[in-house]
Amino acid sequence: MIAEAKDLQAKEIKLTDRPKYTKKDLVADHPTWCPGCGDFSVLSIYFKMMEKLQLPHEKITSIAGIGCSSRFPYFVNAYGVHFLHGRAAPFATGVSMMRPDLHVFVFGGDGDAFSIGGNHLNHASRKNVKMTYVIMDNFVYGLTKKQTSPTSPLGFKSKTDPGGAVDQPINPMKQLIASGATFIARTHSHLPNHVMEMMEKAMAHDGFSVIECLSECTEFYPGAFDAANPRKGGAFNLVPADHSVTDEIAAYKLAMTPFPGYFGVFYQEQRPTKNALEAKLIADSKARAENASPTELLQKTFARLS
Ligand SMILES: Cc1ncc(C[n+]2csc(CCOP(=O)(O)OP(=O)(O)O)c2C)c(N)n1
Ligand code: SF4
Ligand SMILES: [Mg+2]
Repeated sequence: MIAEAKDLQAKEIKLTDRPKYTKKDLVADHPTWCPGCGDFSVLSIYFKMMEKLQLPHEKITSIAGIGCSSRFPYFVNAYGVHFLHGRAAPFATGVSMMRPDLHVFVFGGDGDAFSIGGNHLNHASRKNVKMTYVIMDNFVYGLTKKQTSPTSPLGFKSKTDPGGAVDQPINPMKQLIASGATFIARTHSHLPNHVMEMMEKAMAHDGFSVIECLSECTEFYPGAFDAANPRKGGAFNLVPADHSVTDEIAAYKLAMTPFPGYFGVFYQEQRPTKNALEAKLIADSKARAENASPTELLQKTFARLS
């Protein structure tokens, strides 16, 4: 065994001996969200989940774009990146492909995910890159102080639509099913136990798992999700127990139920991940090249060219 590998093995052994961490150890900066913002709840559930699972502290990885919700990684005392607006998915793809030992989480808003980052979300979905993407959907651009987002309902008055939104909003669940995501769920930040259940299921899924989490913007769209909040007289309709999560048509039917719709896992399928497919490609080409080192491969190529 080479020295480096021995060293690594010794370190891994040490890691198993260390004391358990608590939520307190994961708290970084004080969240700068407005009082009552739904995003607080998602953050505290993430802490709770990590505390429960005891994922090695140095393996906790949260990646985000730009937006109020995308401030998420700042507030977690672990590895994370606050990247470019709409570009969280491609960044997370790179991390996921290069570091199979990590479970990559992406957090961001409806604008980040469906507007500027819409194409990236579609491609990460269809490629089935292993990660969990939590879209904190507040139906508005919060950080930039109230513009219409792709999920704002018709008639929503904002700085970009003072007379009320005229464009048909997207249906997040329909779009995610169509794009080929292999785990798709919907939840509401006011129901923490349900959020936790969805996040745990998403994390256990081997592939691209995505959750639309309704997360109220108390500043620019207060009351947006009251209709789905039992404490505000709304109805939190769970996905019916007899729903088959592998039935794509049934998932579309759930997605087409008028607001507030259903909550739970809409769709799940097992399909090889991009991570596994590329690992195989690399292993196969290494075998074809008789495990030659990169330098030897270059030398062979140059020899062929000369
Ligand atoms: C390339 C680029 N375009 C636009 C912006 C301005 N911008 C920052 S956040 C944002 C939208 C935020 O909305 P959302 O993603 O829904 O997050 P929220 O703040 O609602 O959580 C926009 C348009 C930017 N930072 N970068
Ligand atoms: S503006 Fe809205 S989304 Fe942003 S922190 Fe405040 S309540 Fe939350
Ligand atoms: Mg938003």
